[in-house]
Amino acid sequence: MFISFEGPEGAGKTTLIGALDERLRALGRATLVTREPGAAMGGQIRRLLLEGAGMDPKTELFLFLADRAEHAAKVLRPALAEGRVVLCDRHADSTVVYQGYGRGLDLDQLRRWNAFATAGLKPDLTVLLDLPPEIGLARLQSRDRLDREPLEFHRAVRRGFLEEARLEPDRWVVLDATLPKERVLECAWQPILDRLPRD
Ligand code: T5A
Repeated sequence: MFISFEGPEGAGKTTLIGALDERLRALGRATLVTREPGAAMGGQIRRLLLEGAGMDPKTELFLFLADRAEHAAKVLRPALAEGRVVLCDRHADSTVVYQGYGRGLDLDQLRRWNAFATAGLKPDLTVLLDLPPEIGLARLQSRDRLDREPLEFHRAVRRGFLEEARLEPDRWVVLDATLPKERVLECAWQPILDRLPRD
């Protein structure tokens, strides 16, 4: 089962994934915790994207897609073939939202590029941690290149995620990420249990 976690900066994805991973392993499930960008190519593409200087939106897009293509082929597909529950911190929806709603690139073209990069792999479930960008950004200890975008960019990102969730309600679960961590965990757990394949 392939579960992705999406949301604006500082939404609590890493925190939630860690807690869900513990619960799943306690049930005896084999898991894989991974993320985009960065789980492929020794993290070199992640460094270019997040630590580098500004770049053309198309350069940024193709770096995210290159990272995703490698991740899907070398990490995600093998883990899914072994029957693992894959918990992925950001995936293709981040490209549609950040590079589409945020940077203004064409949404349909982004969806096609995503399908090309992943060879059609899509999450079974996507958990959206929704919160106002002001709250998420205030939680961060340090800011990378994308975190430093203007507030209007982050507001467009939040609207984008909510719109994408509205378009595909069977795949997305939207959670209020302003709730305390324990409450967010409880809200995420049931939809995952409901969809978990039987052993
Ligand atoms: N991007 C990514 C694109 O533009 N296109 C793409 O295709 C892809 C894949 C990645 C950046 O790249 C962009 C999106 C991003 O800008 P990243 O470093 O991976 O950057 O950053 P994020 O994924 O945004 O992760 P963050 O580290 O910013 O946030 P998380 O993981 O959502 O949050 P987390 O768990 O680290 O929590 C942050 C802080 O909040 C606290 C935690 O303890 C921590 O201190 N916290 C809470 N506090 C109060 N209440 C709660 N419920 C809390 N949950 C966590």
